[in-house]
Formats: sequence, C-alpha cells, structure tokens
Amino acid sequence: VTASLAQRLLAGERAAIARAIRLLDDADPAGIDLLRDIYPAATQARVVGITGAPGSGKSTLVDRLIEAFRARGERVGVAAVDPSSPFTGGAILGDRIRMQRHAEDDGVFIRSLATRGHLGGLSASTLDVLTVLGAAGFRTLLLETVGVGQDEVEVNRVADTVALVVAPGAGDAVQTLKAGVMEIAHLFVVNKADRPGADEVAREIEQLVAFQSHGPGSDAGDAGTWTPPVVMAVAVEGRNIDAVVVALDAHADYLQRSGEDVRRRRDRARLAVLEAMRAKMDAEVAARFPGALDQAAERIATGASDPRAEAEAILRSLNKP
Ligand SMILES: Nc1nc2c(ncn2[C@@H]2O[C@H](COP(=O)(O)OP(=O)(O)O)[C@@H](O)[C@H]2O)c(=O)[nH]1
Ligand SMILES: [Mg+2]
Repeated sequence: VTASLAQRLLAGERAAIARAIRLLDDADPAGIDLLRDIYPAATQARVVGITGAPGSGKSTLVDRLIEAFRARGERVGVAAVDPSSPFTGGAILGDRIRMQRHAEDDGVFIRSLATRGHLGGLSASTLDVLTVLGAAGFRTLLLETVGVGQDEVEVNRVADTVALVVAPGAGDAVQTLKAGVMEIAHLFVVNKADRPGADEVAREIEQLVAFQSHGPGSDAGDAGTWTPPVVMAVAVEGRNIDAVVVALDAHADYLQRSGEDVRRRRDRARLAVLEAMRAKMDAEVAARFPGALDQAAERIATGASDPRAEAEAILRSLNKP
C-alpha cells in the first residue's frame, strides 16, 4: 500500500511538499482535500516575518537564522516573496552559492514566491505554502517580504512575529519608520552594524519605540506589554545573530503568556477564509459571467451605475442556480 500524499507530506517528504504546493497553485480540487487533512498539523508552526527595504540584508539574515535554528535542531521553512532575494535569483552569485549549503539539508525547505505576479504581495498561495511547510513539520517558518508599504502591514497579519530590518545609510530609513511602518514590528534589526551610522539609527529607533510603546505592536495583556527590542547585527559576518534569536524567542514567549498567539492565529484563519472566498468568487464570476466585470466597470466609469449596485447585481446572478 502506498502512503497517501497527506501522509507523505505529514512525514516531511520533500517530493510530497513540492507536489502539494503545485496542486494548491493550480487550484486542483485534490489540493483542497489535501488541505483539510493537513491543516491541523500546520497550526503548530510559528511564522516569523522578516521585512524591510530592498538591500537591507533580509536574505542574508534569513540565511543566518536558518543556521542558528538548525544548530538547535529545529526544522526551518522559508518562503521568500522578495523579488530581489537571492532565494529568487535576484542577487549576486555569491549569495546564491551561500544558500546552497542549505539545499542539501533535509531540515530546511526554501520556497521562492517571486514569480507569482504581485511584487512582494502576499496572496492566498503564500498562506498555502506556509500551511504546507508547517504541516510538513517545519515548525519555524521564515517569511521574507520586501518592505514596500502595504505588504508590511499584510505580513503582520500573517506572521506571529515580525522583524523589521533596517540598514544605516539607507537615507530616509528612520523617516520611513515614522510614516507608520514601525507599528507592525515586534523587533528591529539594525543590520550592517559594521557600517557608519548604525548606532545612530538604533538610537533613533529606540526613541521612536519609547515614544509610542503602547502602539498596536505592543498589545497589552495579562502578561504586560511588549516593547520591541532593537538589535544590532552584521548578518553578512553572522555577528550578533544569537541576539536576534533571543529576541524572537522572547516575543514567542510573550505571545504565549499574553494569549496573543491565539488571537493572532484566529486573525490568520479569518484572513485565510477571506482570501479563499475572494479567490473562489473571482474564479466563479470569470467562469460563469465572462465580461461581467468589464461591463460593470464600463457602466460605472460612464456614470451609469455605481460599484455597490454592480457588486449586488453580480452577487445576485452568482446565487441563481
Ligand atoms: N556591510 C554589510 N553588508 C551586508 C550585511 N548584510 C548583508 N549585506 C549585504 O547587503 C546586500 C543586500 O543583502 P540582501 O540580504 O540581499 O538584502 P535584501 O534585499 O534585504 O534581502 C548584499 O550584498 C549583502 O551581502 C551586513 O551586515 N553588513
Ligand atoms: Mg532578499
């Protein structure tokens, strides 16, 4: 008797992981059945978002974090939605060679999501990949996303912990943080601490954190509040990675003590349902009423109708058998 795909996946078999991701990508009905069988196992994983501007050193840091988590025996899954990521072929050759040491490690699975269309945008397929990897026993999932606006807010909804990577010399690095991005971070990594200006960047971030220490990133609970730590690192040399790991673990502890982990898991489930609904509705409208969206758009653009009325009309026709 051959084991089912779900069984092979739950056992962490690499070929089964790749096949599962492909089924879900193709919206194969077998993928939906599979999800039902593997979903409970996936909820055990913790998702760590690594975000920040292109070039700040996210992929280099991810590479070092893989090393650190592997050293203590954890299996690590990586999903990279950064189009400039070495994981996705966008970087210099040296980086890619460095990654290859993980390619032969069964405890590591790296998946690039750059070819998905949206630049860095999280999509249903991102959530699916995290589910598959979590179910396959990768208990720590690193999600690298390029830090441009909306995606950083999205990563906060998907990840349990978000680390924002900032590098000195990025000009308006701290200015960008002030513009609302910093609320989503549970941890700041001032990377490239070998470069001038790193101390100053760290100090400025610490001041900002102190100033708004009761923001959404530091939800009050029975276990008190969380104040995002600021950690300096030199990812390229593997310096101070231990401190980043300590901070990540401290946040995981905080989530558990405060019950925030349950809340975040619920939020993530809600997002997954909405994503699935949207995808299904899109597909159904396109299949059953091709051109309906274009016609609606035309009527709205010419002032003959409005978006709500058109949405209602499309929903009504979808509900007809
Ligand atoms: N000087 C210095 N360079 C680094 C450090 N970390 C990464 N880099 C370099 O910064 C560049 C961008 O790194 P990468 O990890 O691809 O950044 P990403 O776009 O945020 O993923 C690469 O050339 C890295 O080698 C660091 O700590 N110090
Ligand atoms: Mg990258």
